[in-house]
Amino acid sequence: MGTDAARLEMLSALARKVLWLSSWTIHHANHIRPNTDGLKVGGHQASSASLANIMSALYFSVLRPQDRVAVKPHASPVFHAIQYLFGHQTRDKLENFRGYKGAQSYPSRTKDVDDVDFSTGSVGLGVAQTLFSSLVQDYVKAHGWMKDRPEGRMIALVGDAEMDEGNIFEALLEGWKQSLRNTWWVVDYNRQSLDAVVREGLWAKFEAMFRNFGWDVVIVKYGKLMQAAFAEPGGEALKRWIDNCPNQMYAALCFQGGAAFRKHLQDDIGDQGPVSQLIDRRSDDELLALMSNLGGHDMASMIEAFEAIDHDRPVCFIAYTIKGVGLPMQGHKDNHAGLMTVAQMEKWRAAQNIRPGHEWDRFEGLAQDPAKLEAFLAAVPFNQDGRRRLTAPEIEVPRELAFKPAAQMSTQQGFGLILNELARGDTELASRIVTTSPDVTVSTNLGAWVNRRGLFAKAENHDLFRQEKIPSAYTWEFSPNGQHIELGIAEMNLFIMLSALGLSHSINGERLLPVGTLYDPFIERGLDALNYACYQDARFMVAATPSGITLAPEGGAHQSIATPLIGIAQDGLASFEPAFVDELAVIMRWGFAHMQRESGQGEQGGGSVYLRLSTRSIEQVQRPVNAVLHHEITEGAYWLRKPGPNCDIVIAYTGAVAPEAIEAVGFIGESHRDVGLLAITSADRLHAGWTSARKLRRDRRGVQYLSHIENLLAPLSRDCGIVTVIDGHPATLGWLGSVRGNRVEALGVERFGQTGTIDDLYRHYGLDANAIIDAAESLTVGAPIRHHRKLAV
Ligand SMILES: Cc1ncc(C[n+]2csc(CCOP(=O)(O)OP(=O)(O)O)c2C)c(N)n1
Ligand SMILES: [Mg+2]
Repeated sequence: MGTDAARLEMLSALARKVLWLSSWTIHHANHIRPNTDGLKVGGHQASSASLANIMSALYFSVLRPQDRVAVKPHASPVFHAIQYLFGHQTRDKLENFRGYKGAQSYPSRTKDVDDVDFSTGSVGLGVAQTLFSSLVQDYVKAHGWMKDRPEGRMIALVGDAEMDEGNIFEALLEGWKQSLRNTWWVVDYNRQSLDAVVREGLWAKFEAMFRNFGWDVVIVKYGKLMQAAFAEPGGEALKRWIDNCPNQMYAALCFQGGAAFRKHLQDDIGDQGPVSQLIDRRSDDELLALMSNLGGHDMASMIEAFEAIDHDRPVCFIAYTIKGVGLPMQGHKDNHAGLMTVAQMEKWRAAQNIRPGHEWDRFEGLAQDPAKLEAFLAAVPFNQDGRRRLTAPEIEVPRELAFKPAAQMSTQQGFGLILNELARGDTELASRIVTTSPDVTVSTNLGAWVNRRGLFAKAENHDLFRQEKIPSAYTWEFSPNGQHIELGIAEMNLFIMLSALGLSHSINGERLLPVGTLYDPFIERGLDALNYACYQDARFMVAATPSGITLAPEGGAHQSIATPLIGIAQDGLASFEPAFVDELAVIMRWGFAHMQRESGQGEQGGGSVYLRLSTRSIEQVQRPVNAVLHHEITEGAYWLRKPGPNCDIVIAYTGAVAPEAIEAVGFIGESHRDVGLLAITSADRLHAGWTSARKLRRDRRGVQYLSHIENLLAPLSRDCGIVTVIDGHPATLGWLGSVRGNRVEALGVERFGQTGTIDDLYRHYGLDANAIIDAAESLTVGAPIRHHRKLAV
């Protein structure tokens, strides 16, 4: 693609239009749309202006349909404006920017209509998403699934202060380990963050760091006007002055304008000779235009920089920009939340020949022939393949997932056994599973799967220990066919990797079924990335194990308390905590189907799956899993012991505390014959089912529909007490009392852990059979229940 003058002129005109439309969108939301209460836009106008030119260069010229982009969150109006020019965004949604059902404040895959590739919002995550998406593309290609589709470049538009986010550095290191390709990060180097002007010389740190990780670095600092001025007599001195000018001063002068620049330049480098003449030849406006002509704001410079890349190595572009460029707030250190006044907007509108009432007209005020602009937009390479959301057919899930049974097992062990069986078989499901783990592959029981299916790497790499005949239970053979991606310890990387793998059907048109493992407490370490992955509707299964105080001797640093509540609260994630391995097999089967189901409203839609597992080996129940039980396990609960007609106490448990619950019921049963034992496999699904049933009944009066938990508890009288018990925060199950108005004693863990045996800790935290019996006693009348041994102190 040439950079001839006519083309550049067209692109520059479109970039100006993008700046106008994005600013007008923000202005409209603040000053024109009625009832903007609470919707005041902060942090958009100046940030957007900074990127308008760079994004125009990319979208109108450089990008190809296969390329994918993560847009800096606050440049969302720029993205929407570009899509509006393409005809993919409606005026209605722009007029309603940040309003109910309007264009989103931050680009959203799930909520916006204009083909957002990757959601952004929490800074740093979209950036890393592009890196992992590139690795996923490599995975798809290595497995022979790219067919004839060309490789896309994964591109992030990054704020310079966004680079402070640690997850970006974690991703960089991982990318280096995995021989990253096809990734461009374009840093909007406006030297401003939200609060402040950034440190001097930051670019040099960026440059050294990126080069250190094997990236190319392209610094786009001067626009063509500047370059031409530098070639004039005295230009060298001007260039030196620009290079030496502190960030704060440059920003302040950009805000103050041409006259201020003139004064400073004359005072600092005026020589009554060529330098002074260079400055004097320009009016104030021309001088400001020159000094604002940093590389990022110069169409020709950006196009040149992008088009010069003729390889697939990762590239970091550091493009110099001015925050708020072209707007009255440009360069001001407080401009992050800055808005233009009505008067300022009026002036700017008139200066651009935009007639009142024609602010939304796509080509209003541009000198170019509208037909030519239209033809130009229609021919933009990025747009040639139509809509960008791809789809992939569902992978069939067998009716049952098998495993080798044993009398005593933990759910973690069961997880390994189920995957081992899948690995042994040759189902399509197994071929589409990709496992990944942040250095806890073996300790989360993925070893057997990895032994059979191998590790993924673009190049073969044999297990040297094996070649040297050193005995080991694990074979670590890397190959392009491998199905396990071994990550470094960073949990943020795990979740962003799952996010990238879990969007493969939509990005690559090839479905992957990612399964990630980590220790349950470290979910909190990657929580924002987990939330991010769910927000953009990536589909994955995460097995978090070990969990809770069943990890007894490890102590408080490794025991999780809050994760069951995360499981309930996290949207897009169905959370399970089975006790027995036959339940886990049912849940995983359901999970692989759920991961492929279309997203939809409430309970019907698909999503991701969280399995909270344990290393505690417990006696397994021997039973056939019939269709009813199968259904109940996935709905979240079943009666392990049905309550009798005179039931006055129910024990409801989740997960690894099953033996204590069963034991307690045995003792309570001696004096209360009708006691019920409720096995809860998913507090999350039960709760979600209950709230959506209530909503349905409210919304459609007369509908009799009861949720699963309401049906299960229906036979209980109001006087029946419920003791809930979980190796996690008691609030996870405490709500059960509200379903039908039963009194509840909720047992669980609320304080940081101790080291000890499981028995010690269950006694200490009150999760043992005696504690359950005590709680039951407090809820019932009648004779005390016999305790099986004296409570230890
Ligand atoms: C994780 C996270 N923390 C804080 C914020 C709030 N925030 C939004 S933008 C921003 C600073 C952005 O500076 P920069 O990346 O340089 O972009 P610019 O404003 O210059 O466009 C902050 C702190 C956020 N969106 N995400
Ligand atoms: Mg910045």
